[in-house]
Order: sequence, then structure tokens, then C-alpha cells
Amino acid sequence: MAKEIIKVPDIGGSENVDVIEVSVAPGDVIAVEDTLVVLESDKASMDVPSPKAGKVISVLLKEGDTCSEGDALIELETEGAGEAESEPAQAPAPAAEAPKAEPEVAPAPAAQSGGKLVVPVPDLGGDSSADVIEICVAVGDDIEEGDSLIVLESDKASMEVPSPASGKVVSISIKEGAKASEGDEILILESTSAAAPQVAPVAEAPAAPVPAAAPKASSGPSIENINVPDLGGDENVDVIEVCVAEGDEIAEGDSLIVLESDKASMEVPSPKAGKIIKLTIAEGDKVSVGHPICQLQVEGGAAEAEPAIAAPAADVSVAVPQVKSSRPTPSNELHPQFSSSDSVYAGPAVRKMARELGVDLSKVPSSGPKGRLNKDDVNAYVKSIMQGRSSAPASAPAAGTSGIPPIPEVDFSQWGDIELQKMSKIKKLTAANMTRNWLNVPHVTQFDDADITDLEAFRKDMKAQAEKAGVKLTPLPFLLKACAAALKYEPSFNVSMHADGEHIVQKKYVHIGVAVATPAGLVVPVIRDVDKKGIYELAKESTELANKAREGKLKPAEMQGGCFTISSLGPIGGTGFTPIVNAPEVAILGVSKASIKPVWNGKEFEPRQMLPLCLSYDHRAINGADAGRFFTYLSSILGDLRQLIL
Ligand code: CAO
Repeated sequence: MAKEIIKVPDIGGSENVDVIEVSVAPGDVIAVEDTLVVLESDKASMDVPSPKAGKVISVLLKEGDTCSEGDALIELETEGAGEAESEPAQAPAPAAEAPKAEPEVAPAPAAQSGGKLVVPVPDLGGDSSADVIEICVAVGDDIEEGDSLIVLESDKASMEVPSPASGKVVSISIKEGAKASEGDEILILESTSAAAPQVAPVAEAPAAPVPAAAPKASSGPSIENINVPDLGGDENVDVIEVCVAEGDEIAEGDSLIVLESDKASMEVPSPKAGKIIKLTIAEGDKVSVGHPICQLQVEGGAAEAEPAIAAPAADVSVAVPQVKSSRPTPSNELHPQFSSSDSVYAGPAVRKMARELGVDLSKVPSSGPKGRLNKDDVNAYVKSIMQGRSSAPASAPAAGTSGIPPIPEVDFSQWGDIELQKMSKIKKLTAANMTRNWLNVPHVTQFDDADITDLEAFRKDMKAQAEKAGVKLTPLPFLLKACAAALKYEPSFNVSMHADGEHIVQKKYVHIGVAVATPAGLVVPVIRDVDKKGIYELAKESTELANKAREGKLKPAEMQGGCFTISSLGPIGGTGFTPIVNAPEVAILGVSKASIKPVWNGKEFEPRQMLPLCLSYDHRAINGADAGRFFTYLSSILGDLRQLIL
């Protein structure tokens, strides 16, 4: 074990750069290349990766700090033996220390197996430089030809630079956060390939589409076939968007299609202005160089169209810098103008991940600097969807979310006068909560009639006495007391589903909410420890809370912590309804209006005061048998209050 101080590496000469994110904490076990901090200068934002694996002992910078090259970042406990404590950081070597190739005369790659190969930044497709946003390899890594070495990002595109050969990474000369230009040395590879390639794979967006034939001078309009340009060696690349339609008049440089490989997203611009006569490509197609995109009617350009002949890949492939000067440049090659596929700011690895997960990146909230989406953002978004959480819990889910077809917008004024009334905050919250609960909770509703003849007789007997004590005695406190007893009798009703999906939270307290209709909307004050309170106390408290609710004076704490809810429409009417569970509670009792009904007593029909009850429950937490027991017990208590004292 050794302790090392990891320092801020070369940050492209910038000084006093802002620390906008600290990505590790003491105790974290990190791998090589794990991000330690995110820095942001006025030029770029960059993740600073760890050059070593180990356990973070302490973090020496905090968010909001500024730092420069060489500042201590973290103290790391590494596996390596023999290294002195607090040894200077092994952060990537500053650029100045790295053997830097002259872009124009970079050392030639070894042509022999086992030779050292200098891998440079390839042609950036017209961009003079791009940000190195990710270094995908570490010194000592054994890599395969085609493995991503670095990720570059210009203001037009993100692109992964693949390795031109298999081998072992000897040294890395480029730094995350630095600006890279064509020919800059990326790394040195001890090649194990049979022969080092003469041309580096292209990591760029395509060259502009190549008109099929060399145009012959003509003054009249001509038709040209526009084909997919060189894709830097990529084949069968997805067409994710077709940006034009037949008949469109387009200008030179207008995007024709958007392609996406696992390395880059790129728009393919039109090499000429003209009118789209025929589209020969569709979204979802897989295309390679030479695939026909469209026929373009061009003013005063070429003579009539000839069959499309794709430019041979070798013609437009990008040579490694050392042979760049001799790279054949087709006369019709235009500078590629590539840009990200849409307004989403994300690298290809994130796009690929989103595509694989079916995530629409435009809906993912970003946490990265300048709105850049990272893999964590995509993960967090997917997690929130899986957990059924809206990113804006205080509002109702937007129409059409959750895959539910939206209710079409209707102009009601076509049938008569209308008036738009603003929803109160409580009504909007209720709407959001009801939708959330209805969509998340598998509801079952059971119905029963409780015989409250004796309860009502008792209540009426006690009413005058209660009034003397300043209490209005309605059926509600009796319902509260009976529900508390039933919750204790059948504890499976006094639970909540744990967010981890693996546990149930069994509550040992009995707090019951009562739905109160107020002018501003429905609110649910909670009466605590109902099982420990008497009927008068419950009557008094429910009246006070209902009054406070109507006056809009309830405090948030008075509406929290409920185990179960009673929603009584008794004073209003109706014979039954299906209440929606007030999650995270798992059950709710709906109470309708009591009435006298004929009940068969075994010998004859007897007039009895029957109270219609409806019990909705979350079938994930409660099974039908539990519900049956709870409901039967509740009805029996309401039928004979003496059971409460047993
Ligand atoms: N059947 C018949 N009569 C009933 C009854 C029932 N189930 N429940 C109450 N009543 C009677 C009461 O006894 C009282 O009559 P008396 O004055 O003659 O005794 C009368 O109806 C009015 O009761 P109340 O409303 O003053 O008091 P309560 O304790 O029954 O109810 C509260 C309190 C807060 C539940 C109620 O005021 C309220 O807001 N109810 C509406 C709740 C609601 O909107 N629920 C819907 C939720 S789901 O969308």
C-alpha cells in the first residue's frame, strides 16, 4: 500500500480554473480513469481522470475552488508497494514533457511487427482543433485495433478516435481537457499487429457527399446523384434522420441526412445548392460510402447525371500525419461540415447508450457543464422512469408521457361559451398525485355495508352531552377509532412499499388522514395516534383540522405521516365510489351516505341503518384475504362498538 497525492495535470496552460464538480469522496474505491473532478475554464470543461486505481483517503479541493496545474487534488491509497507517502501525483504528464510530434513531420510509424507506432490526431474534417473530452486508454493497456483511444469534441461533432493497430499503450501524450489538432500525438503504441497501418482510421465526420460524376460544364440545369461520402472506414452506419424531402430547394451545406455510428454522429451536408428531385435514402437505412442519398437538380453545373460512383475510400481516407502531405486529395472533395445530430449536447458513447436503451436524449436533464449530457444523466433518467418518478413531481405528468396516448386537445368554444379558470396550486397537486397514484398502484376496491344502527343510537344519545363538552359528534370519530382498531388487527394494512422494491415498511404507529374538501381543493390532514385517543378527542381534533384545512391554515407537517386515509362523502350522498389510494399509504376507506335498509335477521326484514363502505387497497402490499379480514373486522366494530374495549 502506498499513499499518493494526485495533482491537477496539465490543463492546457489554463490557470485558476474553476472546480465545478468533485466526483469522488473519501472512502471511494476508484479505478484508473475514473473522474476525480470536473474543471471548467473559459475555454473548456474537462473531467480529470485518476491516473491510478485506489482508495480515496481525502479530497483536497472542493466545488467552487479554483486550481492550476500541480495543485493537489486527492490523497489516494494505491496498491503499489514501495512508493513513498505523499509522492507527487502521477497525473498525466504535462504536455511539455511528452514527446511531441511535429504535426507536419511526425515520426513515421514502425512498419514492422512489434515496432513503436506514434498515433496522431487524424484529420478533423475541417475543424482546426477539437477538445479532448475523454481518454479511453491508460498506459500499459493492451488494446485492439479499432478500440477507442480518445473522444474529441468540436462545436460541431463528437468523435471517438480508434486505434489504427493492436498493441500496448507505451505512453499517452494528450491530456483530457486539452485542445487537439490534426497531427498532434495522441499516444505511442507498441504495435503487435503484423504491420503498422499506413493510414490511420478516420475519426471524423464524412467528407461532403460526392457528386457521382465529375461535372461537365453546362449552362443549363443538371441532375447529379449525391452519394454517402467516405465514413472514415465505417460501414453500415445508421441513417437516423433524413433532413430533406423531394421537391425541397436546398443551399450548399444544408444537411441532407444525419448518420450515427458507434463512434460519431454526423450530419451530411449537401455539396451543392439545388432542388431534390428524388430521395434514395430513408430513416433506418444502413449505409456505407457510395450509397445514393438523392438526385439533385443543380443550376448551371454538370450535364445530365451519370450513375453514382462512390469515391474509393482510400481516396478520401485520412492519412496519418507523416504521409499527409502525400495524401491524395480528390479534386471534388469538399471540407466536411459535420455537426451533432441535433441540439442535444452529448458524446457518441452517451448517444450510443441512449440508443441502446431507447432513451430520447432531448428529454434527459443534463448535469454536465454547459448542459453536456453524460452517462450518469442517462442512468438517472432511466432510473427515474423505472421508479415511476416524474422529473417534475409537483406537476401532473405531461400528456403523452408514460407511453399513454394523450387526450386530444379540444376547442370547446366551437360548441358554446367557455371560460378558462386557473387551477389552484392544491388542485394541480391533487391532479398530479392522483395520476401518480392511479398509475403506480394496482388498485382493488371492495364494498361492504356496516350496520351502524346501534352506533347511531349511541351517537345520538351522546350528542347533547358532547356538545356541552364543546364537541360535535358525527360518525367520523367512530370511523377513525374503528379503522385504528382494524389497522392493529390486520397490520398488513399499516405498511408502505419500500422504494427499493425489496422491502415492506411495517408501521408501529397509527396515524390516519381524513380527506377534507376545501374551496381550494382536497387536502388530507392527519390525526396522530388515533389508537390512543378517545372519541371526544378525535371528534375535536378532526373538527379543528377540517376547519384549519378550509381556512388554508394547515401546516405541511399536519398533512404528513398518515398510515391510512378516510374519505367520507357521507354528509354529501351517494351509495359507493372507488377511492384512490393515497400512496405511499396502501389503503383508503371511502364512506358513503348511511341510510335505512331492510335487513333479513333470520326471521324477518328489519329496518337497519346501513353505512356503505368502499375499501381500496394496493394489491402489491395487501392480498384479498387480508382485505377481507380487515373489512369484516371493521364492519363488525362499527356494528358493535363494545368490541373496542375487549
Ligand atoms: N352518512 C350519513 N350522514 C353522515 C355521514 C354518513 N356517512 N357522515 C356524516 N354525516 C352527517 C353528520 O352526522 C352530520 O349530520 P348531523 O349534524 O345531523 O349530525 C352531517 O352529515 C355533516 O357532517 P360534517 O361534514 O359536519 O362532519 P363529518 O365529521 O362527518 O365530516 C369532513 C368531516 C371533514 C369529512 C367533512 O366535512 C368533509 O369535508 N367531507 C367531504 C370530504 C370529501 O370531499 N371527500 C371526498 C374525497 S374523495 O374525492
